[in-house]
Amino acid sequence: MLYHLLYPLRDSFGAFNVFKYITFRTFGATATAILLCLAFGGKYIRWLKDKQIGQSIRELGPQSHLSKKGTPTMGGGLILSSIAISTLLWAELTNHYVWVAIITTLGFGLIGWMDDYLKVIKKNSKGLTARQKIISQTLVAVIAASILYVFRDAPPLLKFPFFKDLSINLGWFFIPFATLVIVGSSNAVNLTDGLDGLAVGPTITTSLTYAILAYCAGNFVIAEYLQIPFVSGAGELSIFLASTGAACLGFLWFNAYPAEVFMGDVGALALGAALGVCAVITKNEFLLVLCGGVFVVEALSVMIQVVSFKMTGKRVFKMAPIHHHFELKGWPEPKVIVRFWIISILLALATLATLKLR
Ligand code: 57M
Repeated sequence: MLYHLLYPLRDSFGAFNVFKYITFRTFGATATAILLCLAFGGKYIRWLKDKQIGQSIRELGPQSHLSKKGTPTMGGGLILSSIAISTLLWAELTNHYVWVAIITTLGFGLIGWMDDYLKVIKKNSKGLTARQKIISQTLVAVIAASILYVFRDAPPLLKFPFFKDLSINLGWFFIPFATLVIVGSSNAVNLTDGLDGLAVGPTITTSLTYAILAYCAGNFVIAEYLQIPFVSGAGELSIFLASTGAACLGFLWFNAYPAEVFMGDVGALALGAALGVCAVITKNEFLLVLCGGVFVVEALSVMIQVVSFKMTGKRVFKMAPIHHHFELKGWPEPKVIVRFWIISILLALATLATLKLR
């Protein structure tokens, strides 16, 4: 919005010329999102407490979690509001990628909100059924993928990291493929969100890494130099992605161990979808497996556990997702969290290193 209001006045106020630059607006969005979360976090948590929006804890899990009973949840509302406000304030709003990213994120947030609402407010412990969840997630993702397919500037190519000349034209198959990436990413982040700050840490590293990837993909000169796919207009997504990373950083202030608030499905499902849709737009779907490796391992641990238990009656992990395995092995919760953060920082650096390995 600021771009549309202030950039046209650059002839009268020369300083407004800076609104042309994505880098300047990205820093503005980062500061806005983090300040919004820090400024309103405390009030929002008090409001959740007043409304008695507290988490119930499963008796079956690690016993240390029982003391978390009643921790306010649905903190994702704060994250999503900060992302939406800062993106709308700083991004170029004629850019359809920005709208697809915002609408997908808020759409998944709405699904998560309904689940949380049923579980926490209506005290219906099951919330949405797995079937209802997956159908609604698929629906939102198909809409997003179809918009991207219809309004594409170039053939829907699937690109592979490390192989600059290798690409597959997906044609209409782009829609199911993009849907799979978005829904898969959403659920993987949701599975990771089981310890204080565990999901939010890798979300920060992944979204900030993708902010850089989006900037590079949207800049013809840099994309040519790095031999990565040029996606006209994708640079504006760095504003959305930096807002996402910054909002999560602000939220981490309150979600850090011992957490004053949990993000709830409203946050976890939305953040995963945000990363997925940005990976699709910037044509970096495979790199998400590397950059979001923590999410991938968490999701794989559940799959392995379920398949193994069904086929052999034996568990591979003490409990899945894998963070519970380490907890039950006796690692204190903060140790599991910080070690997973360290891994996600290393994966982010490895992802950026791939830019020169093509
Ligand atoms: C969400 N949600 C947390 C909070 C958060 C198929 C199966 C593996 C599914 C999985 C599952 O339900 N995962 C999805 C995990 C829950 O947190 C809430 O949920 C939101 C995210 N959706 O924002 O609102 C609990 O996680 C803890 N937590 C924190 N700090 C945070 O910042 O400590 C969350 C955020 C909170 C709190 O304790 O209550 C969750 O874990 O429920 N199911 C599981 O993860 C279960 N695993 C399991 O059953 N494994 C089996 C099979 C099925 C693979 C096995 O290994 O044999 C475990 N979950 C829990 N206890 N809590 C079982 C034991």
